[in-house]
Amino acid sequence: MFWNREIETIAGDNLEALQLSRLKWTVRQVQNVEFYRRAFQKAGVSPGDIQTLDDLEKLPFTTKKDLREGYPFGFFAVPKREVVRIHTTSGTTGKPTVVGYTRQDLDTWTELMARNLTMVGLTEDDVFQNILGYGLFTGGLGFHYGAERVGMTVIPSSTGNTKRQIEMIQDFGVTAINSTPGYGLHLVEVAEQMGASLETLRIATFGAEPWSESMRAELERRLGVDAYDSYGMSEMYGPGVAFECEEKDGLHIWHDCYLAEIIDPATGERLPDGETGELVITPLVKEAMPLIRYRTGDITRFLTDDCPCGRGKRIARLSGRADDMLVIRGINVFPSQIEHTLLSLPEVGDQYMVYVDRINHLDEMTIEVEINRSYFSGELADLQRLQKKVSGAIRETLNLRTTVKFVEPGTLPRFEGKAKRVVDRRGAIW
Ligand code: DLL
Repeated sequence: MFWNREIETIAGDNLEALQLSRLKWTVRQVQNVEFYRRAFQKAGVSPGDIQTLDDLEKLPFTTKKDLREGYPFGFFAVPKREVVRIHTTSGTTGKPTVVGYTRQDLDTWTELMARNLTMVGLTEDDVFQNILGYGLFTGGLGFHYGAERVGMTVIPSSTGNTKRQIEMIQDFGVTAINSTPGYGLHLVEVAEQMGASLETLRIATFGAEPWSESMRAELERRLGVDAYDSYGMSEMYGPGVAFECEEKDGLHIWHDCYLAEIIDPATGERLPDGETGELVITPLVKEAMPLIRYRTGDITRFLTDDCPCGRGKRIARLSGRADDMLVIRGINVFPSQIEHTLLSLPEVGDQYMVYVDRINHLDEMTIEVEINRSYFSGELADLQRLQKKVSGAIRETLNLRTTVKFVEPGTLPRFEGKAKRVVDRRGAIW
């Protein structure tokens, strides 16, 4: 099933011509941004040097750090009066990354989401429960507008209150759900405990965090659905950068709107198709915040065979990060943020450890910190107050619930070489 067959299956010279003209447009558009004027100058390139798609390699990369330094509107390439929406990323030290959208950008995003949802077999006959956060996170609104454009009956249930989510599925005859994969498993577990049947469901889309083929098998079996992987990031539009088709074998990256490259994260060299490295994306039609060669930090590879569905290039399931970013319940967390917050609290000693586990299919973060005796009376009530204070501070920075455990000074590991203070124990899903 196609939403826009002509553009979804465009190939060969026609595709290249379209991509090249859009790349040339983007390269001109970024000249409205001081960062790019300087970066182009430093790299010794000007927009006129881009004459073929291969010339992309002459252009400088953009990193998360660059975007952060541009806070708040440093990367906007249009006057603010043309920006009709703002989202921000979670999980950056200090200030988040701000993403702006023109009216046309929102329309493009909606079109891409409509393609994605149609591609997995959803139609206007479906009732779509969107169990992702509505707000600054792009997951809620991104799916919402796409599903509405397809003509589905959309339930903007957002996150939380699992029992109510299950009741809605039953009462409204929901046929499709969208959430993080971890929440999908939690949902089915609660439904099983309630003895609630979810038999109206037929399709589920999952994304915003890593998951595995074995998790897909479990979700499909227990929810009774076909489950599809959905990938994206706030720095582009949000969800919908790449999405699986009904083949469930790799995610199609929308070739008319993005140029994708895989690079060696250590050297920045482009890798041949099929080799695993860091995904770099250049959006081709973004007006408010065009980016050049954005380093996503996500590790994947191009699949080299053609997909029977007839659409273009696919990437493999995302298999990790090139940097130390953790994705916890869909929220991006950098260890440096945790450290920054802990070290700003005098009650906490210098040593800490962070453990990430998957408990009942949901990510849980536990922070162990050494107590600073001069701030602690030895009373249990005092310990509870301190725990609350630390978890409150972490929640404020990361928007994430954590368990804080205080331990005796001198008991946490000391590291001689590079400290490894974050232990991700969720490996079992792979
Ligand atoms: O997570 C956008 C999104 C919302 C995608 C809903 C899919 C569904 P950010 O919060 O900016 O945006 O986080 C982007 O999350 O760079 C990946 O590291 C990770 N990620 C997103 N989707 C997947 C996926 C949204 N399907 C970051 N598999 C990305 C693995 C994913 N990791």
